[in-house]
Amino acid sequence: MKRNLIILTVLSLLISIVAACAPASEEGKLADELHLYNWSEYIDPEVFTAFEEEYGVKVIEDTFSSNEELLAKLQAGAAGYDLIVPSDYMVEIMVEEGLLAEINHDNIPNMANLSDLFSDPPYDPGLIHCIPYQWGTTGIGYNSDVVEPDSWAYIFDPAMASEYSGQITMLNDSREAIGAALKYLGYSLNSTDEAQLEEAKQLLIDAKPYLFSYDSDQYEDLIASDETVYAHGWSGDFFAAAVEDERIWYSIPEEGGVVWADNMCIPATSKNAYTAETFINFILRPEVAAQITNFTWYGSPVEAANEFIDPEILDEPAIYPPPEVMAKLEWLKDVGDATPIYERIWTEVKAAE
Ligand code: N2P
Repeated sequence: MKRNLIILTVLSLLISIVAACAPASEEGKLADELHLYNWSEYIDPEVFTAFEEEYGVKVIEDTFSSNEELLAKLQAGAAGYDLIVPSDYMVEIMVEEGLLAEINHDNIPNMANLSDLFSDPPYDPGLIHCIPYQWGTTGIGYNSDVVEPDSWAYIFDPAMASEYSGQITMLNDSREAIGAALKYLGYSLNSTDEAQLEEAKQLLIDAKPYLFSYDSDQYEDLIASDETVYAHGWSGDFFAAAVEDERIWYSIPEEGGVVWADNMCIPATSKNAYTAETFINFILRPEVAAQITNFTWYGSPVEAANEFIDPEILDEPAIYPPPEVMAKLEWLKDVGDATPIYERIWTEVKAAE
């Protein structure tokens, strides 16, 4: 009797171990839906239609405005997403926190189309957790009929910013906003020096009266509707807006700015990893990658896409910056133990009058 009980217990234990180890979704079987959590206006919606027509999988997109918002959502236990698009430094943080699944490269043969520059990034060596999606820079976009800002002074020097008071926006993004202030001060945008960070905080607080808002989703539309004249923002959004409104343009301030890469990653909680990998493989087709870049005006890490990308985009130095401009740009990195300082500063900036 006792022996039977032991056998039974061992058996049920084995069954639960096997169940826990088994992949949640059957390998090789596509789900009906793929839930994508993405930045706003970051993909041509026709890509979803084409994927659905070919694979019968409906892509359902939800959007976020910053890496920190995305992280907070996952940390709070959001389990509905199959594919997310964090930037470089956030990939590092998410890997460390165990929030990402490892990618099965066997399901993504189109990885061969990636440029060498993106096939072994420092934030995810060997592309174990994520596949690069698009890349770009952070600078200032503007209405060129009014002004052509070429320096962060247009935001942080009161003598210059006051001239456009109430017509300026900054990204609603802690690392980007603090980073711009650090760059203006001549510091690294990955500074962990508390005194430098306090200086950056004061600069942001002093600039606040001249801002229309902190915004990461509509800043280019605000320029087009003449509510603002320039905006701290991401390169492609301005160029994409310029297709409709040719007054709009973008430049990288002379002090330098951020170069970043966003990545397709599968949350550890996704039950549809195979479907997500099938979608990633689709995105890495040269024609599809080019279709996305031709829509978003952000650089593609898919080298094989270049022949299908609009030459106006490929030849634009503010999209594919020449080496001397690249040299002035910095990648955001995980600031580790200094993260709480950044969080506190950002809270204080947002709360300031
Ligand atoms: C597109 C947002 C670009 C993503 N609207 C910046 N990492």
